[in-house]
Amino acid sequence: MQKAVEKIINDIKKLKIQGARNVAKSALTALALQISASRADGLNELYNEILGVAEKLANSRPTEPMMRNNIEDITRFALMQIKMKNVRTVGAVKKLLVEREETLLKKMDEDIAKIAEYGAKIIPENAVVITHCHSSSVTRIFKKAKEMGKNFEVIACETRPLYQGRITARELIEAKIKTTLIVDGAVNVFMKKADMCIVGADAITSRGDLINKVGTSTVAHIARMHDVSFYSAAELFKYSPLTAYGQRERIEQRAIAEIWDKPPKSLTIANPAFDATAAHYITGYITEVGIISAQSLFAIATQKLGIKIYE
Ligand code: RUB
Repeated sequence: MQKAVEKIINDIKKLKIQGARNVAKSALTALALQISASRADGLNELYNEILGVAEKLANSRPTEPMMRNNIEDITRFALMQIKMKNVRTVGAVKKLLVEREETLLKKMDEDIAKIAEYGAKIIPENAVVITHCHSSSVTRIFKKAKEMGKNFEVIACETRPLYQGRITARELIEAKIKTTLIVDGAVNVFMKKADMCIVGADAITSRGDLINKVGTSTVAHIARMHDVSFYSAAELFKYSPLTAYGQRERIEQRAIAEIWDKPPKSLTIANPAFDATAAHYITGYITEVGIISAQSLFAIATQKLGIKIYE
């Protein structure tokens, strides 16, 4: 494996690259790097090399369907080219695959711009908006709303144990958006004066449930208690097709040292990275095709991903 590819995999594991979109983008970049540098002298060898790297990337963070869907697109595309014998040389297939990677990255940029637009429009004037963790989709929405001249403020939960809320807070104040950082436990106090919540998404299941940074479901429950609307900003590529077959989205369990580096020996520490928010807590998903209900996401996402159900 290429050194640069190994580095990307390690950076994803260590969260130096974080957030579903950034992870998916980096995984595509890694695949393209490996493909460009491949010394395979036959098409089967090239395909196996791609599959090997694809598997390592997909396992670098288990709860990331957006990465998996993108990787799968490339591997399926590779198989199609090779098996249909459209192109016969390794060089020609490599070129097509790198072009495919560029197309997917470009599409991601186009989709996020649409999400930003749809999301920004629903932020009411003078709103107080709560967010959790760091989602590049959510910060894009806030920046777009600012650009539209809207007056609003953001309450960002700090997001223990790795404090991604600080990344959000820094990014927003740099964009001159009024922001208050709070400890996760203070979310109920601030929900009382909130108008809406917008969080990101790592995975969306066939039932429309949202898997996002641990603590998201707490925010959603508290939002419901106060009758505050709760949105998730997500590209349709965050839908997890595995859940259509009854498989549960695997929740990544992270190192206990993230919580306490030298804990007492007999203490059990659990550190799930994500949690699930049931569909009925979600007012809507802000996607590239507009704001859609959690219940209709399955139909729309499967259409977009071109998923066929086989018997
Ligand atoms: C990040 C997180 C984000 C989603 C969406 O968790 O839960 O809300 O990934 O982000 P972590 P984006 O820091 O563990 O990766 O909108 O950028 O895809």
